[in-house]
Amino acid sequence: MNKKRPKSEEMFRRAEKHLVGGVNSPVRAFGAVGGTPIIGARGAGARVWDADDNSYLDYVCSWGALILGHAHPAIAAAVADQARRGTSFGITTELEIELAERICAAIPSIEKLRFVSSGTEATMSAARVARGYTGRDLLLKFEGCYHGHADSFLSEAGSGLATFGISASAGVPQTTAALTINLPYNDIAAVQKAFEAHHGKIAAVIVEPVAANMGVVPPSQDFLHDLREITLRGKTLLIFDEVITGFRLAWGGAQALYRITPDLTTLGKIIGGGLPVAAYGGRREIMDRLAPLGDVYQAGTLSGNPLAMRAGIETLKLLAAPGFYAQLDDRAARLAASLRRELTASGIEARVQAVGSLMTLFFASQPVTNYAEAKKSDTARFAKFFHAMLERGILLPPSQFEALFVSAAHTDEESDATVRAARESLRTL
Ligand code: KE4
Repeated sequence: MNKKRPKSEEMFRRAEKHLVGGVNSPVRAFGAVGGTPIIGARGAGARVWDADDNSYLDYVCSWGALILGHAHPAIAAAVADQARRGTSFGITTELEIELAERICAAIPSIEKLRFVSSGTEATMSAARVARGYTGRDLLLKFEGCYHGHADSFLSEAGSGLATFGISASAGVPQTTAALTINLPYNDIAAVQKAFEAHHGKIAAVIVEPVAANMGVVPPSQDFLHDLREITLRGKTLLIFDEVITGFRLAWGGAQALYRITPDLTTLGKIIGGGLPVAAYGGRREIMDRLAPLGDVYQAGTLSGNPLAMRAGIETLKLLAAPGFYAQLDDRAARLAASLRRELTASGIEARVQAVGSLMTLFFASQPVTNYAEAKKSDTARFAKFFHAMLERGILLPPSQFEALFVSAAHTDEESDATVRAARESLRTL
């Protein structure tokens, strides 16, 4: 209880001198929950230690990359071994061939792919090849879905109607934002209307098949199926952004779980085992539009980086073990059920929304089915809960609009400890 963090506080002051906001990604600044961010020092399994050697059960897990937990011995050994063989060549290595073969074998809709170094690069490039392939300019995304920070995706519609995005970030020209249509997630009628209004002009629809960047919001019953139907009819490419769900919700990702075949898929996080790897891929006829074969350009100095490829290969080898996902999902379901019991017992208006090993504890009284509803959550209460859990050694993602990630390293005992901390924390609200 009441973990003191003098070193984190001192290091964060140092960080603020040369790193904007003291961070290299905004969410790490704890802006949404307040207080001084913790500075990480090391991790092992389901645990992470801060600069003051306080340990926490980690449900950030590098925002989903660490499905096997921190410092998995097989991954650490593979990266160390590869480092001694060379960290980057600038020419193709067998490692990127092997990881591509493994991914394409797991996800049949991906006949060819291109590795890049971040999810942002993957979605930005997928949008470009979709525009090149279709000859169209418009993109359609859903409010509250996050696809990285490329200009095309940093826009949000006005509320409700299918409108042209108003840039949510300074620095994005209105002319760029205007090429992205934003609609409420799960609102297939709005999609139908947008396709009628922009007939023949929409290059691609990009969607998180399970939304996890407004908190976890599952697709409604026929949303993905109907999205597939509408995009097929409209000759628009359907891009499944599986940067989070890929190799998390199933060996074949959300597209296997929901049995929908997208035209393009983006991957990231898990396929790098904690190192910078992402990828985009799909049907040969689309991907072959990319240079050096085609006229859509995309490149990257560290794309297919050998260290990252080794980490990805070792990760996928371990995920392919029989029963891996069944066990992970059972453990996550057990945790979600226990948290729901504690919420009921506490009488506090909150709910756990979960799909597989992804979950969010929303401080909301009603089911959250889209971003407008997510934004009604009691974020002040979430902030209090976050800190009460942190003091009890549980690190949750520092935002109501993010997902908790359960890894294979989270044992039932650690889930029980999490539930005990939640019971005590709810009492403080
Ligand atoms: P990166 O460029 O951050 O590697 O990936 C962008 C991205 C693309 N698509 C989806 C579905 C994503 O969730 C992300 C990134 N996820 C966030 C966490 N929700 C990254 C964490 C951060 O911004 O620090």
